[in-house]
Amino acid sequence: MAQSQAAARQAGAEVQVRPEPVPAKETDASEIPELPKEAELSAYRLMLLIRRFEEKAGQLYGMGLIGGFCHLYIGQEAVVVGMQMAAIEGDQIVTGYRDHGHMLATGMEPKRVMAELTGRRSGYSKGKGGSMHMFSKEKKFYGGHGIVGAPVPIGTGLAFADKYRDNGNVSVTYFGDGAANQGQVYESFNMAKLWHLPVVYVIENNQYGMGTSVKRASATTELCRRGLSFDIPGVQVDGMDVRAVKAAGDRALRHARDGNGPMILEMLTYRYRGHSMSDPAKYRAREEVQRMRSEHDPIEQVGRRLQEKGWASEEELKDIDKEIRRIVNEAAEFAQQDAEPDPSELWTDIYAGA
Ligand SMILES: Cc1ncc(C[n+]2csc(CCOP(=O)(O)OP(=O)(O)O)c2C)c(N)n1
Ligand SMILES: [Mg+2]
Repeated sequence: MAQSQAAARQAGAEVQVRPEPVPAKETDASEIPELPKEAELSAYRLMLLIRRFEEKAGQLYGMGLIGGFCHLYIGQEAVVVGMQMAAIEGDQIVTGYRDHGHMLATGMEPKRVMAELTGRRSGYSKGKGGSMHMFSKEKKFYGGHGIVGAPVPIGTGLAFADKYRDNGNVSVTYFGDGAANQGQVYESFNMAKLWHLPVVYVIENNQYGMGTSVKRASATTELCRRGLSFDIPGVQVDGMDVRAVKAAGDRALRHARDGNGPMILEMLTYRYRGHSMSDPAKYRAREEVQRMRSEHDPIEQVGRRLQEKGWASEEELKDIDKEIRRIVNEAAEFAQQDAEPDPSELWTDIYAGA
């Protein structure tokens, strides 16, 4: 990670990058606006739901109940929760394969997401999609994509549809630091700027791709600057602080909604687990993971603030956790009891060429 990024994370700062090629400038951490009590509490609940859901998914995977790939979002919860707090009804979401958190944040049902993971008929894709391939038109969640970089042209297309329909909505398009080096990303950036499409590109920079770090794989590591050639403004955000994410999300969504075209938010975040369930994670030190968990955990940050402000006692936070564990256990129970798809389903929802 570049020096200035490391410093920005430490300061909890947001770094504003304008289209002109100037070095990123750090702002004061005290500029991050506080959230009111209800917003802090709901952020806490939703991040905890994602965390407990993912822990359970990891367990079920270990028990052999989930087949195929499974990429956990643990550590990155503040990104999607903060963005979702900034979004309004009708804004669409599209992301890659690390997608369970995004689904839960849009309000998709935990038990139907879990049932899809276990390949059961009540899953969002009738048990035929699995972890990386779920959709909900109702919740404006457009996947779930296994191909690195694929969400970018899709999200840009969603924004084109919004512009065409003049409906005031924005497409929130997520992709990773690894994906940021893909060609399709820049073709999309060009079209988005050319046509002033209402899209916010959220780069979840968790510092690693599948088996290597951003530093080793990217010629430039300040990913918020990747739109410079297209005059797309970019901002670097402390993606471990849900308040900073929400504030940056508010500004970027307004920018896009007001007809100013695309914007890039680079979220500095971190995944605690391996890339997928089968990753020995030899590319990083255990101490690094430990340090991020103990010093920057997005959920603990909110929990601490809630207690310091007298908005929730330790007891009350434990009760929230109990309630969430109950929801997740019920989802896991459902996902094990539900029937598998009927064999006749083999021939439905598939593309049949001529
Ligand atoms: C086009 C394509 N190339 C390679 C892969 C294999 N692959 C899956 S995830 C991944 C790394 C992507 O890293 P990043 O974008 O940082 O996302 P993260 O896993 O960190 O969330 C790779 C290379 C793929 N799925 N698709
Ligand atoms: Mg990554």
